[in-house]
Amino acid sequence: MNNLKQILTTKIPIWREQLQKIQKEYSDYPVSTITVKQLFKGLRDVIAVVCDTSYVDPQKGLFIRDIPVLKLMDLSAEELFFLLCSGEQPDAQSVQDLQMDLSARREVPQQVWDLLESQPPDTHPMSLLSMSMLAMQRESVFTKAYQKGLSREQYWEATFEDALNIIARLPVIAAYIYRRFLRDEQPIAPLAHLNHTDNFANMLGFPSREFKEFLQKFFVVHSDHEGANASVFSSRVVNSSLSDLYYSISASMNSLAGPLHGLANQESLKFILSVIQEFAGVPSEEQLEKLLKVKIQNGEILPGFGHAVLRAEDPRYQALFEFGEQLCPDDPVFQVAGLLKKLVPPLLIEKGKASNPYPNIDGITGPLLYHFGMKELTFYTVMFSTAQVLGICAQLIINQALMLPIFRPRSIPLAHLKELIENQ
Ligand code: NMX
Ligand code: MLT
Repeated sequence: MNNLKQILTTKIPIWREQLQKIQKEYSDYPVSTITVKQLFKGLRDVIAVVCDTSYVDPQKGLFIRDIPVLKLMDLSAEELFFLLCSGEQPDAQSVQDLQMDLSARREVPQQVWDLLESQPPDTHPMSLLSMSMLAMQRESVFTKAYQKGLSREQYWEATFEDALNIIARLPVIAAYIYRRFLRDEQPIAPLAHLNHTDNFANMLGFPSREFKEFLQKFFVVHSDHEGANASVFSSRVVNSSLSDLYYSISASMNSLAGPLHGLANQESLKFILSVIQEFAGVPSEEQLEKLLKVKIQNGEILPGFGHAVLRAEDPRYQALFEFGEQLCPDDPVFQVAGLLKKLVPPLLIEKGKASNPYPNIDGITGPLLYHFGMKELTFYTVMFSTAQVLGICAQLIINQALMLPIFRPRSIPLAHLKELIENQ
């Protein structure tokens, strides 16, 4: 048993007891109300789930286990997953154990390669990634154990096994998709002595020290962002019916693939490249402002700006923007990103619609990936998903440990809503 599992085994009974106590003492205590506006606005600000792995403060941004993300920027993926799951920072031995455990689980079943090879070459990489999850579902430790008869107290342990298998294999699959489908190159096998993100960098074919440093930070910023963003919430709903992690994480990918969510990194860079093409280089502030005004006037979405929770500039954006200032200040793509960061917020404020006019994380990852030579934009959301799976797995292990029930809120016909309002 690795040390993370041992710690969870000790902590889970305490978490269960805390939950039972709160439920017993405060079961009728209201934590959120919902207005008609919120009902039609994606349940914005309604507290819908409890999530201990991370919290997003609208002004200060992401906290992972109560620690501001900017203080965690140097954590490895192994350290991060340990922290997300347990709330504790691991010692060196625990990190090594986890790295070795993941290394031993990297072998991807043949049916995944067969399925991928049978897809048309223009299939979106996010579809390929999601299909790969479903192709592995038949191997779910949770589902096999459940079919044999598993007590509720043991759900988390089987979920933990699925989580480690998925976390270990996902970079191998993602790198295969990248090299085979987008570069028409031979896949690169994982190496047992490398850590999670260094291995991923190698398998992608980007072994430089700078890229490895970037990827490690990329994993930190994308690892977790509360329990109710669209993709994570999707996975929680699917998992609540005891569909295993393969089904649940496929669901998260299907949600992340939308342009208002994770696909915004692809769309944001597409926009930057179109600007460079239109002006045959980096435009002047006046030129770009004029273009932006037209777009905003036309009601077009500016990808890489805005957020459903944040009301200030995302610290994750700031961290990677500063990284870019050191890495590639003269890169035209990075320069346009910098111009957008300066010009868009006042224009969105002037328009008066967006609740958050500031750049979000998806407005900066694309320019950096592009600078490193990853020019295949459709792959960017796969990068996001491969990092985000750390937080999703941690959340779903905890949810199963807490033995949470199936999601089943209510819906209401419009006429009933009208009646409800009129009778108040
Ligand atoms: N460009 C243009 N208009 C915008 C933008 C933007 N970037 N952001 C918000 N608005 C508009 C929005 O479309 C809405 O218009 P309408 O009233 O006509 O429907 C209005 O402003 C109010 O929306 P908000 O309350 O500010 O945003 P909401 O919470 O509904 O949605 C996002 C949040 C992130 C979906 C939204 O800001 C957006 O579409 N941004 C661009 C896409 C993007 O970058 N997504 C990535 C988010 C981060 N991620 O990693 O997932
Ligand atoms: C995320 O990292 O998932 C995004 O910022 C979206 C969100 O939190 O709503």
